[in-house]
Amino acid sequence: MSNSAMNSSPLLPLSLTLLVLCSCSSWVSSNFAKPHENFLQCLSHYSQDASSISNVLYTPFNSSYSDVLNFTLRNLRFSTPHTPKPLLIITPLHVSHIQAAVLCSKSHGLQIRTRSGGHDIEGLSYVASLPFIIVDLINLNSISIDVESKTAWVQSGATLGELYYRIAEKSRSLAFPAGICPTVGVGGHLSGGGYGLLLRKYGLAADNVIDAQLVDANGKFFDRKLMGEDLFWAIRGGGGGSFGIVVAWKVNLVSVPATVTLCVVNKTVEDGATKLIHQWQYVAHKLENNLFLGILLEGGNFTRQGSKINPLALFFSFYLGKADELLTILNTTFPELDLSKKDCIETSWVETALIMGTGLQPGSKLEDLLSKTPLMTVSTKVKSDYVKEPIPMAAIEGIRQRLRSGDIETPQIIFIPYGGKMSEISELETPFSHRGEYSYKIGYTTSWVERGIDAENKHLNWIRELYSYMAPFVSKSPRAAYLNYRDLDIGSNNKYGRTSYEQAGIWGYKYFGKENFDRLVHVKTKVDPYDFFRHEQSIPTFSSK
Ligand SMILES: Cc1cc2nc3c(=O)[nH]c(=O)nc-3n(C[C@H](O)[C@H](O)[C@H](O)COP(=O)(O)OP(=O)(O)OC[C@H]3O[C@@H](n4cnc5c(N)ncnc54)[C@H](O)[C@@H]3O)c2cc1C
Ligand SMILES: *[C@@H]1O[C@H](CO)[C@@H](O)[C@H](O)[C@H]1NC(C)=O
Ligand SMILES: *[C@@H]1O[C@H](CO)[C@@H](O)[C@H](O)[C@H]1NC(C)=O
Ligand SMILES: *[C@@H]1O[C@H](CO)[C@@H](O)[C@H](O)[C@H]1NC(C)=O
Ligand SMILES: *[C@@H]1O[C@H](CO)[C@@H](O)[C@H](O)[C@H]1NC(C)=O
Ligand SMILES: CC(=O)N[C@H]1CO[C@H](CO)[C@@H](O)[C@@H]1O
Repeated sequence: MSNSAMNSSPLLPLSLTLLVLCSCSSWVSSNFAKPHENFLQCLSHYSQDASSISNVLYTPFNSSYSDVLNFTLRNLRFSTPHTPKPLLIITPLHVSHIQAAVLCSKSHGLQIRTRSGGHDIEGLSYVASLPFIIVDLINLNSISIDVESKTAWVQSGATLGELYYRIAEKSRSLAFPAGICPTVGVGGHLSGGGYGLLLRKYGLAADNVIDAQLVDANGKFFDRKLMGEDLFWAIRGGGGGSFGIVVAWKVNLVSVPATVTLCVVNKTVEDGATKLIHQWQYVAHKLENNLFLGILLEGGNFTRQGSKINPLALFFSFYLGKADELLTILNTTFPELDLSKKDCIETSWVETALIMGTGLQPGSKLEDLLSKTPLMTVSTKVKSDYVKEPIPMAAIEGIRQRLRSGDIETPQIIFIPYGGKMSEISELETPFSHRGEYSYKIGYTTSWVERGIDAENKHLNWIRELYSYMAPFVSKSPRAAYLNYRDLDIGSNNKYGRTSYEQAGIWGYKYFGKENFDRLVHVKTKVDPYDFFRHEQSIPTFSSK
């Protein structure tokens, strides 16, 4: 398809829309204590090269501290004058720096927060209520692609965009099935599952991990063979920050055709959007694996080209093949959608990553995938649900009414179809248990630029009310949730990161199911019995209190 088609394409609204999902932030202020000299000496002592470690240590007294702290801080809610700040940020250059950080934090009674891409929705990679340091993996971002064996080693500090770019540099017929937003970090994303447009064909990012390197709570360095299959199982979906610091991942790359198709069609209520959404529920999870058809609903105060959108449903489709084939399939399976060729572009897989992630701005180029710079500064709250049985028309109408709430900025609801490969993988294969029993996932997001507690409360109240409204229509006992859409409302450890097994089960079952949660607790008890790696939703040990 031609460039002119791209320029006038209906994809532009989609790009702009998804940018909101990819927006980031920067603002912090400081008031701290000085980290003990002994601690800094300890770091030099355990580091292989005492001279180089001082170049990657940032205390509040270093002028670049704020910039380093802010650089991958992605939720303004956790960047206020009252937000606790780290005593130290270390940006390791090699494994010994990580080992030193673990050993010295342990001996000095400090907590560690590990940060890769900084997109944790609840800020758990850069905020803690006890004295803490940040191990920021931003410098550990090397990627090596092996086209022959269709595998790659990627360090945790790389972003998804960097990974996609490096794959495309070597081959246009290989890809990796991970998330849509290119600034998301590999470290947190693979730790919690990780989905994108390829999930119906190839499953989650975590499903495609075949080896990993990790530093544990004793500062020991392991690969898959040395860590054993229990721990290797736990780190592929059991969530970051519980078992150690994953330095790098070996992943399988997947095959994609040279030409893929991306289509977007927007529908308003007048176009019969409510009925189409209802029908979609019977169709999307049964489509062939090569085809992904999702929905993005938007409303609130969102305006586009000066006119208010109230609310709008964007049906976006990704197909591993040519547009004509896609249209033929949807023409028989979902003719009511009335998708036509003008709604579609044929392009390469990596271009779709660029379009979905960074927008099809004039002059946008593949190198934009390498950018870590946020385009927007926002506060965000996200929640998730999983659906087994289609929700009734009345519920879709209820969602529509809530999306109309005039003074809520950029509320968005995304429907992600399951089925395909997701149903072929056992619930016990990885800690991520949401597989064949669900036909789709719902993600609820609201992002706002207005600062202050009133704005925050208004947006939190909105999303919480919507979540409680949805309760009768979605999965129950447990009400399943997606770990990477981290939500502390569904339960958390206490502020010391401690909890009982029973308490943690409340949210643990939602993320992992009971059987997987129990296994995670078992692994945790074995590999980190003193619960060194802990946070508000870390996996507890059997004896944690
Ligand atoms: C704008 C935006 C878009 C998103 N889009 C998608 C999407 O398309 N698909 C999807 O599945 N999810 C998506 N997410 C969710 C995203 O996958 C998670 O937030 C993910 O955990 C982020 O990883 P990170 O490395 O950027 O985050 P971080 O904040 O760095 O880390 C997240 C968690 O993992 C821990 N952690 C980080 N690195 C390591 C490590 N190396 N070893 C051990 N623990 C570690 C952290 O301590 C923290 O608890 C999106 C989130 C945002 C904010
Ligand atoms: C974070 O960066 C912003 C500017 O981008 C700055 O105003 C703020 O002071 C920084 N944070 C800290 C801790 O100084
Ligand atoms: C931060 O300051 C300390 C003490 O002055 C210094 O040793 C260290 O090198 C500084 N860090 C960086 C990254 O410049
Ligand atoms: C869809 O099906 C209708 C009726 O069978 C046919 O007229 C139309 O040409 C088809 N469109 C596409 C794009 O295949
Ligand atoms: C919503 O939009 C109206 C104008 O359409 C504006 O006056 C109001 O300030 C906006 N509210 C928010 C929260 O942005
Ligand atoms: C708000 C918006 O993006 N509306 C667009 C929906 O799609 C039609 C064409 O399919 C455009 O004309 C609208 O501008």
